[in-house]
Formats: sequence, structure tokens, C-alpha cells
Amino acid sequence: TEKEIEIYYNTVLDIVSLAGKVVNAGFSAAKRIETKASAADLVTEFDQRVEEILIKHLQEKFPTHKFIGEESSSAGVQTVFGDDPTWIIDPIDGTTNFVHGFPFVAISIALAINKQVVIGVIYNPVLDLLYTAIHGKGAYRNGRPIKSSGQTDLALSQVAGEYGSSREPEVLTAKCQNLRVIIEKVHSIRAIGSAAMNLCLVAEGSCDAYFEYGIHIWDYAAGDLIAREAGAYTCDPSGGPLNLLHRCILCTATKKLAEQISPLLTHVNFPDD
Ligand code: LIP
Repeated sequence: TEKEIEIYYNTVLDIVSLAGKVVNAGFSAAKRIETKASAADLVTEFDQRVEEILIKHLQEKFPTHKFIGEESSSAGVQTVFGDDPTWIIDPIDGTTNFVHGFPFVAISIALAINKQVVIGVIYNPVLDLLYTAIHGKGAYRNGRPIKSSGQTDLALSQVAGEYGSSREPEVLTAKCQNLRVIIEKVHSIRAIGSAAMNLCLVAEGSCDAYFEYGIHIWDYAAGDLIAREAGAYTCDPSGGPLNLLHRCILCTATKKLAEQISPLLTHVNFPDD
């Protein structure tokens, strides 16, 4: 019910603000850096600690809820995306930025019920930017409503795209090819290193589109809702409906823009989450 969602929302905001303090402390501290799937796929003790804090507090408040978390999943916990209320958590989206002191890092949390995301919260504690959305109630930055740009012309667009952390030659070739094809047709391409922040940039109209292959459900579940609530359009980059387990997203200010971008892309398949 609406009342319950409000309780979930207020609770998660308190917990995110607490976790943000830990991310901020870590941002300027020395950290232990380890690698995961590739030499460029990084994790620090702060990613793990922040995820533990978020899950512990949410579990205390909502003992029947389920969790999907980036670091739990790296530690071998199976991703189960069912109908039960499920918190989808990226404790630090933009870990490479976090390691390098580049300020685009964010805690990303979504709550899905019956596999539909109803709450999205993305908090960048370094820049103190809090993006929020509740399904049907619009998107906000630090409490003020945000709107996507409304751009319909690819030639006038600023597009966010990423190289990602895979170093597989075929994956890199396809990704570079996509950026090559797009750059010819747009004002500019930006790569800030965080899927969650990229989706917020489209939501607030600073970018007109963002696409990426190889990301995970925790990177885009919250940002997808925030972008749509701000008036943006999201889909599978191949043109079909967005699938949160499919490891990719195309997010555009308008459906017209998606129709111009999708046919230009070489589609890269990753195994589902
Ligand atoms: C990151 C994504 C980013 C992508 C990186 C990485 P993480 O998430 O937000 O868009 O290009 O390779 O997947 O691992 O920092 O949470």
C-alpha cells in the first residue's frame, strides 16, 4: 500500500544517509583494493562494509524482505529476483572512481515488489546529491523535481556511454565500435564511470541519452525508475522492453531518440544476472 511504501522510503533514506558517511570517510582514506572478474573490476573493503550496513539495517526493519547486493553476489550468493519485496543494492556504484578519488560515486538502492521497482534512491555523498523516486510520484534531486531534456534529435544530443570493466577483446571491440558510430552523429559523448549517475544525468537533462552493456541489476534498477519518473524512456538497447536481469540499458530523453540510437548499436550479450 501507499502507506507502506512511504514507510519503506523514509526508512531507506535514513539508512542511506548513514551509509553515505562511511562512503565519504572511505573516499579520502587509504583502502585495500582487490580485483573481481577482471584486472579492472575493482572492489574495496568499503564496498563490502557499506553493503553490510545497508542490509543489516533494512533487515532489522523489514525481516521478511529479500536482498540482491553486488558484494553478496560476488561472494557467491545467488541472485533471486522474485515477487517478494526485494532491495536491490549497489553499495558503491563507480568503485573505480572511488579508488581514484573521482567524485562520481553513488549508493544505489531500489525496492522491487512483484518485480516492479517502486522506490529508487541514488545518493552521491561526495557531491551530496540525492536522487529519489517513488513509482508514480515523479523524480527529485535534493527534494526538487527534475525533468529529462525532451530532446528528440540525435544530432543535438549529449550522450553518456561507458567502456566498462570487461577486458575481453570482443566485448571491447563492440563497445568501442558503438562509441565510434555514435560520436559521429552527436554533439558529444561523456563517460563518467557510474551507471547510476549516468541515469541521473539523463533524468535531470544534463545528458540526453545513456546506454551500456555488461552492467548488473544493482547498477540500473534504481536509476531506471528515477529516469522514467523524470520523463525519460528506458528500453533494452536492442529495442525491446527493458529487462532488469539482462545486463544492459538504453535510457533516452524521448522514445524518438531511442529509435535513432538502437539501430546503430552492435549488441553485446552477457549472461543474465
Ligand atoms: C560500474 C558501472 C559502470 C560500468 C563499470 C562498473 P560498479 O559499477 O556503474 O557504468 O561502466 O564497469 O560496472 O562495479 O562500480 O558498481
